[in-house]
Amino acid sequence: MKRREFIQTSGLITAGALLPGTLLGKPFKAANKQKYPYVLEPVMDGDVKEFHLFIDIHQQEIVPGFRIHTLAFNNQVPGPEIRVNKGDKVRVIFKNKTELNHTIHWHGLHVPWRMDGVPYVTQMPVMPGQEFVYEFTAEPEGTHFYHCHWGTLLHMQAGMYGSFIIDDPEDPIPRRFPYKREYTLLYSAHDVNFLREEMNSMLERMKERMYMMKTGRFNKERFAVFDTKKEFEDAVKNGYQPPYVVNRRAPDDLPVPNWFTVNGKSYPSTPALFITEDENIRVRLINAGTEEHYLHLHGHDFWQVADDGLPVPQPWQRNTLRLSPGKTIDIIIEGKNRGIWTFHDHDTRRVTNNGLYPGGNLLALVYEDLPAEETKLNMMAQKMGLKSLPIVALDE
Ligand SMILES: [Cu+2]
Repeated sequence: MKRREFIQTSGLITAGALLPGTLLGKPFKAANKQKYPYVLEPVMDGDVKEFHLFIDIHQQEIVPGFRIHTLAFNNQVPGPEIRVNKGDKVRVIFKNKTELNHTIHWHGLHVPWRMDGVPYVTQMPVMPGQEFVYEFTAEPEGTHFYHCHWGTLLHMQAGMYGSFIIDDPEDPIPRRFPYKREYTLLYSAHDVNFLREEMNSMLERMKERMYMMKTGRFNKERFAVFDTKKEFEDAVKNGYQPPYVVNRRAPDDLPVPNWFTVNGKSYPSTPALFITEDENIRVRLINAGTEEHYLHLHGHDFWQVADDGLPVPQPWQRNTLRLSPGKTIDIIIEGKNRGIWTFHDHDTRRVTNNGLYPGGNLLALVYEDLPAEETKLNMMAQKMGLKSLPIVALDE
């Protein structure tokens, strides 16, 4: 985001009340575009589409006034969108700029097993400063994503995920529901205290590991790395205690998320879905987090058209869907009921920021052709000094 746009956006949000007139204004729309992952441009190498991804530590502002440290692909959460056609040859050159290990797993893609990104199963982790080249053919079609598969519980909620869309000329969805605009929404959930503690202790540990490797004193037991299952079992017989037995580093309890994001932002910074009357929009929903989300749209029944990337044989209508961790679902929203509507998790624990409602993954479906007179308020509100409906009100 350019500095000027940033100033405009943050000014609007911290004003406390975003008026529908503002919500429909040009600066808000321009800022809203920045809340969707940008599509990474490939470099052509013969018939191969080559992409460059790096991972580094990055500060993310989830809502105005609250920033966390993240692990971010190309300095953004979510990472950039990779978008190719079915059957394309793809090469991703992945550079690790952090002091931690990582890999990339291509969730939902049928890649050769050596490209699957599972450390110690299909490849060695990509260690600090290293590069790894992933090569595969893009299939099957639809909405997928990529994420780190090292220390997944930590690294994914720290920001290591991005959308991977495979277009198919045979896609039946635009034929049945012609659309011009589409949106990608990546959901995640974050225990920010866990994130902070784990990232700090991992950085310390990685420094130690690097030092011991450099000085030839790397200790397999200390770092829980064994060449064979037998070597591991023998170590246990000789008194070695695996990390899950001794509470060596990790906290006793599993993380309990207290922040819920869509495209790396919580309400009131969540992206809006723009629509006009009689328009269809396609929304690609990706759950890159650890929680189940029960997404409910007000005032409409949407069509569920794809499940895990694959078009469903018989699209059906509903107004609430369950988006489990790892799942992708595509929906078509038909512009049939002009207004401003919310689309949010109906597990209302997840429409909070640090326990306070409203927050989390609450977002708005906004009709661009909503007449200004429909946003006018009653006498009481006018006495309170409000000219029209407030869109942001952070009162409990
Ligand atoms: Cu990682």
